[in-house]
Amino acid sequence: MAKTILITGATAGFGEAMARRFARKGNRLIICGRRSQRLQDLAKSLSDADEVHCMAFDVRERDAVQKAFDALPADYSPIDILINNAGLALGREHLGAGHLDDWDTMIDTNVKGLLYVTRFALPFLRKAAQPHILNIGSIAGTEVYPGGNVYCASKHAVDALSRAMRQEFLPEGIAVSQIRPGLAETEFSLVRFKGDARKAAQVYAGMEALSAEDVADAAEFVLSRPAHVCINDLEITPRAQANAFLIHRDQDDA
Ligand code: NDP
Ligand code: 8X3
Repeated sequence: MAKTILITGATAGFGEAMARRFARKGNRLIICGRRSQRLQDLAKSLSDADEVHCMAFDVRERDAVQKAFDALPADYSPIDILINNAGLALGREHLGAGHLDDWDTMIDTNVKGLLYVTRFALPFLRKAAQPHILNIGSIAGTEVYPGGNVYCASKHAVDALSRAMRQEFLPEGIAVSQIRPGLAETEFSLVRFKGDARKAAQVYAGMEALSAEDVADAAEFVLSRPAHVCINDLEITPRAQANAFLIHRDQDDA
């Protein structure tokens, strides 16, 4: 049966791939991101979806998040599935050389943004028969690596919040899952290196990274289990990656 699925960060990468995949299954989608034109273009291309509603807001702006939910058309309630995917890394500097604005942006987006969206989505999730929250964490949420410091801390917070949500929402029957991907080739590194395409390409040199489709595939698996089953935590890496810092690269291409 068609479900109503809200996806944050749907304008690129994993979020866009998940929107395309869940649209193909005939679901009703609420797609979110800051880049409004990208949302509109994506919505137009999701012809298989039952219906698509665009919500353009910055997850860091609490009032904007609340307004977007206040304006949600009645057809989109209840929300069966919330996918907290919006997020970013900025920089690879060690702490001593880190940019304080970057730290604020990562913490405000990855931690506080996820909290705001979850809090305002809850009343709509509570009306669903089998509500499910899927948080996109990272292997950086259980490991750290030099230069990862604040990004890793923000994803450790996503891990902690996923576990806290699973405990606290248990009596209400809200399932909570987390997917923790390793290296995946999306706009992520271009954002991290502030538009430096050469540095971004180096991240994936000499190895086959995950694609956004691979992560969407994992999300579909997690969200399509029988109702009594919850995949709590799913770590997915490329075959060439053992952990956050051990990556096997083909030396000819690296
Ligand atoms: P992309 O850069 O391709 O996509 C990020 C998405 O997040 C965009 O749609 C962007 O939309 C949205 N976003 C960023 N900041 C905000 C904001 N302040 N308000 C609203 N939306 C925002 O990256 P990925 O698809 O790779 O990343 C998705 C998630 O997966 C992130 O949480 C990331 O940390 C995580 N992740 C990524 C990995 C990777 O290697 N790629 C590995 C593990 C986890 P817009 O700019 O339009 O607002
Ligand atoms: C993104 C994966 O290894 O770049 O979350 O931190 S990593």
